Amino acid sequence: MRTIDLRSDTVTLPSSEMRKAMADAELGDDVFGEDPTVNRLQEMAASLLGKEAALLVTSGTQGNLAALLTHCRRGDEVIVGHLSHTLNFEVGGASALGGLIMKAVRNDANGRLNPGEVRAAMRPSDDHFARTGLICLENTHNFCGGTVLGEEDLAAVRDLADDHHLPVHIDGARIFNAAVSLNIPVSRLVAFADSITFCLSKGLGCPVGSVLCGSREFIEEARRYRKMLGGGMRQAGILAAAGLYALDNMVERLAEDQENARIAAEALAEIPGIALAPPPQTNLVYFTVEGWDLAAFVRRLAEEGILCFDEGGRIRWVTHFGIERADVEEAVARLRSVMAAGIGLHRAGV
Ligand code: TLP
Repeated sequence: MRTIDLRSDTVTLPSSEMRKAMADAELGDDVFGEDPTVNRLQEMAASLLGKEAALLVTSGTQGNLAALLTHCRRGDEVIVGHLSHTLNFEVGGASALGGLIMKAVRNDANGRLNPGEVRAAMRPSDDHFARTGLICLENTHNFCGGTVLGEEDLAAVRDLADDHHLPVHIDGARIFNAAVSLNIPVSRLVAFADSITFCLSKGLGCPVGSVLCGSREFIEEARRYRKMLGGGMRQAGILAAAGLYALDNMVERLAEDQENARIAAEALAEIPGIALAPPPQTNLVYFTVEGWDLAAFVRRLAEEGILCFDEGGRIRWVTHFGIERADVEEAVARLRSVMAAGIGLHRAGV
């Protein structure tokens, strides 16, 4: 039985063409700024995203943390969505290592922040208060369902930030999914932010790596924080070559993942007891399963060769490179038979 791994787009393996590009990469010591392949990736990422400069980092977590440390001083407050990855899934690094205070503002169902609530979260200048140092957004928004922030959503926060002279950072782990979904150049979405992290190691299919983009001055400073965080990587051109290959060859195909997510969602929605939570906008499909203990349900699916996670009272299926339409249809068929056979066996609380 073929295992269908829908846990995350982080499980993607590099294609043979990507591996070849990695094997052939011209290398140097990137801590000395001498790896030509890293330099090429950084230039390409910066120009694609419409920023002055870029920095290859080990992970999305490291990119976001380096960004927060660069924008803020110890003791500053960072305004961040209450369901954001940075707040909830990045080990509290900004507070533990940076002395930053994470100030949560409600994400709406689409992952947006309400400008009025962001405004209310900002601190007036007063000796009693921490300084507000940064506003963070997430696009696509993972926990809200892979939802897309469009230009209007981003512009509203940008205007507010400008009024209060605050920088904006986007956790754009899946920003290319947002751009493909909206069918606009990624640079248009990034134009509203001072800095952005995007991941090479998710839907773009690279084995390792993320890229932080911003102004030249910002990236120079972030480079110091990357070193402090242990992210100076020497002959990192091996990884950058995968990134260059991905930016050339793996962006447009994200539309296939999004189409497969839509196909999965439509089929799942027809199964009694399943409700989409919410309908997918990109490559993440979240759904609830009525009457089941979700941990038991995930275990039963794993026995049937379907790997996925339960997250926040929902199941998440992620489509990605290596998952074809037939896999998605097969996954739905196996789920359907688990539900049909298991009625009453694994009910919640039984
Ligand atoms: N997300 C992973 C898990 O950590 C949940 C996943 O499987 O979705 N921002 C966002 C929006 C993310 O979804 C992730 C990873 C990150 C940042 C962190 O990236 P990495 O894993 O490279 O540190």
